[in-house]
Amino acid sequence: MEIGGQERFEFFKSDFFKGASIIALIFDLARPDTFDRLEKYYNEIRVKAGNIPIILVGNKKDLEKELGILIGKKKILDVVHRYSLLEYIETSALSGLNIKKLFDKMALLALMDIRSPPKLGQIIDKENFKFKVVLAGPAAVGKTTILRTLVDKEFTEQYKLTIGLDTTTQTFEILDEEISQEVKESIDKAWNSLDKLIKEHLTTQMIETTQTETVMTQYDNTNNPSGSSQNRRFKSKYNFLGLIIILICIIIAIVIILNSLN
Ligand SMILES: Nc1nc2c(ncn2[C@@H]2O[C@H](COP(=O)(O)OP(=O)(O)OP(=O)(O)O)[C@@H](O)[C@H]2O)c(=O)[nH]1
Ligand SMILES: [Mg+2]
Repeated sequence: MEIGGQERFEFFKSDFFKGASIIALIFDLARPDTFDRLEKYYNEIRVKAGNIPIILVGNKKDLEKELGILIGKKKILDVVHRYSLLEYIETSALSGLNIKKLFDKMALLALMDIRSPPKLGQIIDKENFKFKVVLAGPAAVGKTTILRTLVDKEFTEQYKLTIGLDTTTQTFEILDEEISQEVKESIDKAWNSLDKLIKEHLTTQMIETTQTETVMTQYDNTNNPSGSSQNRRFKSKYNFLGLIIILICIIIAIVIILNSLN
């Protein structure tokens, strides 16, 4: 998911970070003002999404060829340390540089951050996981274009600002050897806690059902002691009524037959 960076659409953003596993905070390497505005975005993320892992992305690397380096590496790495960001990566949606790598990294980092119990819907089965990833940052840094380059494998030069958000789903394969033993253990732990949670939920449901049945039985026996005999009386009353109806039908049939014989 990526969210529009236009600050005039601020009111849209309240729930965008809900359930997110990782955030890519993006700035434009060719526009230092977008880098200077990162603090505002960082603070907003911390308020709305707590201690969520963040990866810093400097996009439009291709423009450095003609414009030169406008934001020094030291300045960027200072921000990475100051905000305890997980990583810094430079991309170009135009050339495709590091786009796939960025999402592979995010998938792996999200997997490394899996908790016990996991977030709702995060674990599909022991080998398939679903993570919500958010691309955030100032306007026109390339959030939509990065997503389009990843999904459609094509670059769009035309700028169309995102109002609110844009979402897409992509599948990434992480090789077994890329996952450390430690991460495998935390996946197992998360899976087991989920298993336990499901079992607990089922047991609670079963107990609730049994209790409901018990209450009903008790209600019959205690609150209405004559209830069962009353039921029986009702039943025999209905049987008796049925018998009378059948008898009436037989009598009518005999009368009709006798009439037709005459
Ligand atoms: N040269 C170059 N241009 C890029 C790159 N990525 C995006 N652009 C251009 O930058 C402009 C803005 O890109 P968008 O992807 O629409 O920006 P955004 O971050 O989604 O902007 P908002 O939706 O307003 O928040 C477009 O004209 C893109 O073509 C890049 O890597 N290199
Ligand atoms: Mg956009």
